[in-house]
Amino acid sequence: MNNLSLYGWNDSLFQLKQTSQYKHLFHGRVSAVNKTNYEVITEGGLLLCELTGNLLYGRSLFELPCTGDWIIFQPFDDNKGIIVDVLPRKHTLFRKKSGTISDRQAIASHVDKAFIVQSLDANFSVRRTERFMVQVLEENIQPVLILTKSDLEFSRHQVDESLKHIARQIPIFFTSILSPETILPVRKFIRQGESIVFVGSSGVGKSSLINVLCERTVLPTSEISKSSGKGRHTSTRREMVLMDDSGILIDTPGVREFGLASDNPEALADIFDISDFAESCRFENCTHVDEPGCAVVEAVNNGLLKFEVYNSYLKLRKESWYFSTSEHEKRKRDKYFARVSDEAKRIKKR
Ligand SMILES: Nc1nc2c(ncn2[C@@H]2O[C@H](COP(=O)(O)OP(=O)(O)O)[C@@H](O)[C@H]2O)c(=O)[nH]1
Ligand SMILES: [Mg+2]
Ligand SMILES: [Zn+2]
Repeated sequence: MNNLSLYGWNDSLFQLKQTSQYKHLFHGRVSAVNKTNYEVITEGGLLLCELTGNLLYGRSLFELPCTGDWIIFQPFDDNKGIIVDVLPRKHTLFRKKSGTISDRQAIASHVDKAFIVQSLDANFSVRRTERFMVQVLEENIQPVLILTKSDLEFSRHQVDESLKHIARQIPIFFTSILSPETILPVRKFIRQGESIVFVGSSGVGKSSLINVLCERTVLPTSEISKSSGKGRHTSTRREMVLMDDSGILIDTPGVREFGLASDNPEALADIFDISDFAESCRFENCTHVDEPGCAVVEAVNNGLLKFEVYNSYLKLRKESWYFSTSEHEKRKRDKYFARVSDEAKRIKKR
């Protein structure tokens, strides 16, 4: 028997369930997504579930259940079920589906914090942190930077220096699975009932960190390959685990790079900490590229704003603009086609 409140079930989710036509059926939380079915944690235990045809064919791909989703199901047999509805999502981490212009892919839903995990070797990249941050903040999820393998050699000064411009919006932890005192602050930072998604490249130590946080081996980790010194791929699917009297941890398979699925290019100035400069620009709608009296460009010229940071800001803003415009175009187009087909039906009826 599972107590679903340990998995984050609460009053506001209960209220959401009441809006479903299936509110009289059971609910559960998706703990892993497999190729042809879903693992769902329910009061009665773990079920393997499939989708009804209505859900499968009536929705966009990104609306299909992802790890963390709360769903309503109809049980059958001993340990199987059919998912009949997905509760409205909140705080969902998306990425741009690779190979598309503006298709979203849901990675995890109903998450409170996103641990952006990087190891303090060649994997450490401020640019990648910024990219994850933009995506995470898009859905009001709290970003947290976890720098792992702090037992390796690295320059703390250089790392701190390179993160200065985002340090105001993101808590940063240095961890090593070899020293418990570096894990304790992270453990304390996780509140009971809170859902946390771990993102980052394969081999940076996500699963190892989850294991030490849980104080037992709940996930497999990769052995360091003797020839390359690198960890091998292990996680092939997302997994949800519980920390005793604490949070719900969601591991994801390694995601190295992340196409932005961001609809809010305007929010970027805050993330990059350049809003203070932007306030003194001559034009209110300044794009901070080539306008006269642009205080952001001036800050770059004066060395108050690092060129790499400015450059990264422009790049992500462009990507976000591109994604959101294409998405709006797509919606407009869908509406247009719906209208055309309604019109066609009317003509046929006459
Ligand atoms: N030196 C060191 N190695 C670590 C640390 N955390 C994880 N590793 C190693 O990094 C490799 C990859 O770890 P894993 O947890 O599987 O990474 P994941 O792919 O992000 O889940 C494994 O060989 C771990 O033993 C750490 O804090 N210090
Ligand atoms: Mg892993
Ligand atoms: Zn400007």
